[in-house]
Amino acid sequence: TGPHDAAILAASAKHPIVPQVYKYGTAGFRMNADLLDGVTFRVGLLASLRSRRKSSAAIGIMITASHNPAIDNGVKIVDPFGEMLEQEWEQYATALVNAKSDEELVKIYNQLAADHKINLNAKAKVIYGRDTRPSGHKLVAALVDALEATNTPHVDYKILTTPQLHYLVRATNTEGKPITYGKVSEVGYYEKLATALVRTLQGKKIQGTLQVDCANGVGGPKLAEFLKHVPKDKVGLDVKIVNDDVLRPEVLNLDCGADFVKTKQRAPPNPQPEPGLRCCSLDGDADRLMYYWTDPEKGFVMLDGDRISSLAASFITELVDRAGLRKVLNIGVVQTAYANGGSTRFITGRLNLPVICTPTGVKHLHHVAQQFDIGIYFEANGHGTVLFSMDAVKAFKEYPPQSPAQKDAMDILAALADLINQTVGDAISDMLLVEVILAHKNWTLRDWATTYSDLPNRLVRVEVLDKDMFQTTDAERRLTHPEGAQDEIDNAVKKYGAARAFARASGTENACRVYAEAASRSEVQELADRVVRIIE
Ligand code: 16G
Ligand code: ZN
Repeated sequence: TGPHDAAILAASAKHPIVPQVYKYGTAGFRMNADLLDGVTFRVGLLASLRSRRKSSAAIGIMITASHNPAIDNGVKIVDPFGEMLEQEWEQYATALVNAKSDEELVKIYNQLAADHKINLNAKAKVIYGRDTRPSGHKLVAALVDALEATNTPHVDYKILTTPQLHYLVRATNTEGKPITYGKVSEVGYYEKLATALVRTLQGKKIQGTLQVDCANGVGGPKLAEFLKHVPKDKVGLDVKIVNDDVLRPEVLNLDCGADFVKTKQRAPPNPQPEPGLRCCSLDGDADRLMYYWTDPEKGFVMLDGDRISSLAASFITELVDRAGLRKVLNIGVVQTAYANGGSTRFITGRLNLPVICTPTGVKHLHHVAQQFDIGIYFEANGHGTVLFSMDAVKAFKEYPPQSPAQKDAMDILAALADLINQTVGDAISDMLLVEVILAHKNWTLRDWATTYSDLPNRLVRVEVLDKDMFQTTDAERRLTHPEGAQDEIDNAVKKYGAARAFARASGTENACRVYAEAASRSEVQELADRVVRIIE
């Protein structure tokens, strides 16, 4: 027994769980919002335990279902440094949420406290935010009941982008420390980005108009708010916000947003694409970013996460070279199996940087990127960021420059470390990064797109009876089960030039995904079809 038993029992009775098997997945718990009341309550219990386990540091909870339809919602936990919940703890979330009764729930809660030597009377803190989904309200109420029952002080940041919540967690936990992350407020986030934007540009101006499709989600109002903090006369940044209707929940992510653009490989139909206009799309919680334009000759051209990654990698390497720090700092790029082979070849061959491949899911990429002084990671779907180690930031500020050019490069690098959200991929911050690089290089999207060519590729979603049958190794690039399947895939791949293919179980849907790449469109089509037939 423990100090919160009675309170948890009473509160839990108000937030029953709908019986089924739940799993804390790549993006926490995500499903139809009607199933989430009890789930969110139980996640609240875990967050309080996590805070007490982490010496009373603030833990974050984000309520969002990102690019999913409006009827879905989700809940995930953010660790003290603004990163995703430590993997080992995912199973505890799963255990609490699957508890069969309120009594069993209390038992597991107390058991976790005992196993991890958590003092349930210690101080704790949880902060949380939600996207614009109407169901968010009710889920926050469930969360608050859990925090009250466990005597956990909490702060409601109301509507936020996912990366803003990550920022606030890190800012909260570094407040008053020798190295702070920023002011502990939403305005603090805007001020930090706006100041860094001016510094990175060093007097250059962002040219032309940028049209930003906000998926009718939280990114719309937040980007508008951010722009109020930007000295337009100094930096340019003429932004036209579209698809920012957050009053009609049913239009969230509907025929717009970064996921639409990436999966449909076309521009959102509304507003009608304007030839030549520089465009980008955010997703429903503003942590993914896609750039594109409609070319009068070639039609739709997309610049996805791989492109952002290679652009950032090339710019940052140039700066590090100019700053004379290449020998001092190690730079690396992290991708997943979905990264286009063209980008991997460009990064390793032309930029001479190491590329590491990890399984899908930001937590995997983030973790590996931390091994470098400058770790650049992006998923092809547009989620990613650049991580700078303490040594790197120190070098930018303290390494004695030998020339004014060297000093400029170091100043830009130092400013980039502030412009780029170090906690998680952030569409608004990444968008500013891209705009800054294009301004420095005086590039259009077409210039950017011609740095290398993508291999023709196809991504297919395959309905299967039991997706868990499909087990992978080698960063999801090879199947270990079902037996023999990988050999068949290998045989199919051998028939084509410069080809590659893999199949993996989705972490967010009950389906398998097949990805294929080959030298030509017709070949990749054939190869993908063959692999789909193997999987079916
Ligand atoms: C989640 C992941 C995303 C990943 C996607 C893959 C986070 C924050 N999000 O949305 O990174 O690309 O799942 O989905 O980690 P899949 O497993 O269904 O292909
Ligand atoms: Zn998202």
